[in-house]
Amino acid sequence: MKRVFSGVQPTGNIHIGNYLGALKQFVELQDDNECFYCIVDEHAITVPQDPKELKKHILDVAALYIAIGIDPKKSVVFVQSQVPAHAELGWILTCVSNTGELFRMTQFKAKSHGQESVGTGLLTYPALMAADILLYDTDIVPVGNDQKQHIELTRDLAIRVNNRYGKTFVVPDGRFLKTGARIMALDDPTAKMSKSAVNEMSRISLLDEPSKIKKAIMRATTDSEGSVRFDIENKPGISNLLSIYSAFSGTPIEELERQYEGHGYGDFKKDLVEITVNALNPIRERFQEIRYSQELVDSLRDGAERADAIAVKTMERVRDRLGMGI
Ligand code: AQP
Repeated sequence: MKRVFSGVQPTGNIHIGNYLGALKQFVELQDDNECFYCIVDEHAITVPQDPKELKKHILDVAALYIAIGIDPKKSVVFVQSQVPAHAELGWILTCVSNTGELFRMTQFKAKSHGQESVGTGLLTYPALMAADILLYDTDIVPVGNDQKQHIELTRDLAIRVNNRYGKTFVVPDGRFLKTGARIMALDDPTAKMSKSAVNEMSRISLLDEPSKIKKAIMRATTDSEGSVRFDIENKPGISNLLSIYSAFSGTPIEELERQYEGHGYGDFKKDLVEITVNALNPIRERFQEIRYSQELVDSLRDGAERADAIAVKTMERVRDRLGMGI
């Protein structure tokens, strides 16, 4: 069995970009692998968070994990700050990394762009992400395309430690999907769909009501050509909608292009609304059943204990290799 690790930041409502790029893979992988799915609250605080909102979002993400089909008895579902080894290994890997490679990260550049000053954690975040992954001797990391650079850094840090101190870490691989790995904003198909974008119509959250889904899709930016064709360069809006349609329905994009030949964007968008609403309805219903249940809190406590048992062992090995402690 291979080890799988991934996480989601509790920074807002999970959207279909998070789902189609990463979370859908979490469910697919859990039957044949040993999976660790984390809610990374230590990453969330790299930008200021309202404490009440953060707590709410942690439980929202946990409930959504279960609502999409993650079984907390099969997979280990837990909150990052409940396992102290994440912060400890994060510090060690911060010391192993160079400032140059951290300043090069495109996510740091994007999030710090135009700001007079940003928190140091925003810069050192990739070292903490590497720690999350390496703590569990992870083989596979299912993530969206935007995380490619961070996975590369994780691999570099693991190899660096192994070369300097002897075999310490498993070197993991990212797992990226062909369709859905980068879902773009509905109002601006040149920017990625994001939880923290100001415009609500830029995204579809997994908990959105059908009326909001319909509004966001019908208003989505397209072009004036009127033909349903995949062409990222010249038709980024309709290409993005084709990716969403294909990822939800399982129908290949070429087949969708044939199906909608001679139809306008209106017909295509109406069908996409139906496909999306039908996919999200059961998730929203299941979420309501479990969000305020004791079962949810118990699952997270159990998950943290199971994760901690492994993380503590990894830390003993790491401290020993690096000559730390007595
Ligand atoms: N637009 C996207 N398309 C495909 N995959 C995506 N992911 C994020 N956005 C897209 C993947 O979702 C997983 C969880 O992401 P995250 O919560 O760690 O944060 P993020 O990448 O920073 O996502 P957001 O939604 O843009 O959050 P904010 O606005 O808070 O920064 C990851 O696997 C990611 O690749």
